[in-house]
Amino acid sequence: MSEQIQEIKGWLYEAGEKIKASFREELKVDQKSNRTDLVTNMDRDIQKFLIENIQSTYPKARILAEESGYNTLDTMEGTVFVIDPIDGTLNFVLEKENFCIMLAVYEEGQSKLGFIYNVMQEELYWGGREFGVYCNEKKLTKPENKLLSEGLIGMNAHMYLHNQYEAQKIGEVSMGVRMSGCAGIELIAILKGTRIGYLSNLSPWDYAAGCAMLDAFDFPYSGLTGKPLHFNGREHFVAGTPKMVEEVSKILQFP
Ligand code: 2AM
Ligand code: CA
Ligand code: CA
Ligand code: CA
Repeated sequence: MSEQIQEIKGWLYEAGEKIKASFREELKVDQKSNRTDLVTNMDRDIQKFLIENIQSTYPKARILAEESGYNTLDTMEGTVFVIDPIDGTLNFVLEKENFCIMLAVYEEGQSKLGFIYNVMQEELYWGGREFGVYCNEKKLTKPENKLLSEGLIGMNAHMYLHNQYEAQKIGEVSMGVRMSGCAGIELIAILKGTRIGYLSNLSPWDYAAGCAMLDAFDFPYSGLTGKPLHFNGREHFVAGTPKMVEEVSKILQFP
């Protein structure tokens, strides 16, 4: 298994180098569903690079990935690699920072490994329930189980602005609301203990790697009706400390 970790880390470092090198060339940007939903040549290239490596090393594994051709799977049976080639594409295009590469390995629907690589900060968060969670070589300690009123909460800007799922009330109870525009960065912040939770509207490639690492700390995550995540299309999402998620479930009256 540690061989698999080294192998995946190698792919991610190489992918990160490709992204850094791309800053010397012109980026090709296309719109997907609307003017803020973008895809670049680098999203496509990194996805292709990771899929080629996975397919040559794990020919039986199945792949769920954001960009064209791989974005649905009927079941999570067997070994599934979940890929978000660039998480925070808008940040990538406009800021050239605050984006991540994310990859997760699931076995029979159970998380095994998660990787979130903050390329510009050169921080690779990785781990899983059998391993704990690391930032590069340093093992993270499990964050304190803080209340909503004791920490900062990450939120999707649209949910907060339109007050979906009591987002403004939940924000009021917290110490403050933060919006990074990158699900990976929000989930890393929960793992580091710098934020108590995250509310958003996400697809499986946005949450799979983060959830695999949250499992190492037994930190909860779910849809916003309390149901388990379905790994099939976009859904509202909460993750955080056990106390924070319990408070959110009470505010939203889900079991
Ligand atoms: P992406 O950059 O990989 O698309 C921004 O709020 C965060 O939500 C990013 O992590 C972004 O991932 C994710 N997201 C999920 N669905 C999105 C959508 N339709 N439009 C913009 N961001 C989306
Ligand atoms: Ca996208
Ligand atoms: Ca994403
Ligand atoms: Ca993406």
